[in-house]
Amino acid sequence: MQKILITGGLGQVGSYLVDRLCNIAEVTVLDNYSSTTREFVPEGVKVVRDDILSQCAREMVLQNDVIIHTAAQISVAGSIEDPLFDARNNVFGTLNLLEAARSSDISRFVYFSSAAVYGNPEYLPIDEAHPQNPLSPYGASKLSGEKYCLMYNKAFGVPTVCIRPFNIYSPRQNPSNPYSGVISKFMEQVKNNRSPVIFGDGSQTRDFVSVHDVVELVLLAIENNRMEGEVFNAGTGTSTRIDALAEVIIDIYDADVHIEFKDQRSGDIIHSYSDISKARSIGYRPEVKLADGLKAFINGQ
Ligand code: UD2
Repeated sequence: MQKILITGGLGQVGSYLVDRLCNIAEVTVLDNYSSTTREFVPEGVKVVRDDILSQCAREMVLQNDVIIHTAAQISVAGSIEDPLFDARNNVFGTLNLLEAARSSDISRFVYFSSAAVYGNPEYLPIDEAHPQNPLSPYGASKLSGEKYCLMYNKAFGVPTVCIRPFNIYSPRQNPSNPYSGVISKFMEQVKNNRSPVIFGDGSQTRDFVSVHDVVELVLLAIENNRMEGEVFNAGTGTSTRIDALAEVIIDIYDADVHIEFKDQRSGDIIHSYSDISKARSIGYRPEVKLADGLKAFINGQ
């Protein structure tokens, strides 16, 4: 059985990867419990509580065949407040794992980057070749992690793959968390018979991708050698207006609430959606339609 290390395995994406992989691989989680979405893991999964910057993390890389690196400082606002903390985690943490990978014989190192690396879109849909001009320390640190991954592939042959997720949603995002996404917030508001609050006029768009589709792309990344040394968008290739999203959620709950409009967030990107042709070319097929994904969300899936 393949041995897979999932850093950040108690987080939003990591925990779904654990669930998907634990029956087909020997899964170990490395997590410092800084933003856990759950406290338990499926039977048979080993959890090590430590930091990606530790010596222990390097040893764990050596003990596994595949590394899926989702652990990160994930708050854009947090990165603006403390860019050094952000860089320590996202740049040096990634580098620490890569250094161990360099002297190991792992078969894959999957790195979770972010669509934040693109900054303000210059054209739509956004493909992987789109200029990368991050607008936050978080975007810069994620891009830096990517560059290290690609460099370690070219210079040292570490089999890295980089994934750039667009707006991932799942019920394992805590709505009270300031950096949790709009879907978690609207769900929580409407469920409690409160108005969903839109910042701006609601015409802004995003590419909402179910965590389950992102997980399937990671599975491809583990198996497909053509993905080595490459970067892939993880989205759906479709865009949804924020006001339409609010309406769908109100409909699903059959709630008697109206949308509330507040001032646009400063620096908010107006339109964003991915070109997923590159991922499609290696077999990625996002299957979760937003309405179905939102219903599954309500059922906690
Ligand atoms: C996403 C990522 C962020 C970073 C960024 C890079 C998530 C949760 N965040 O931020 O980490 O990668 O992309 O571009 O994936 N909105 C409302 N009401 C609310 C909350 C949000 O109207 O209560 C609007 C918000 O102004 C924005 C849109 O909904 O126009 C999406 O907001 P978000 O916070 O879910 O995600 P985003 O794209 O700003």
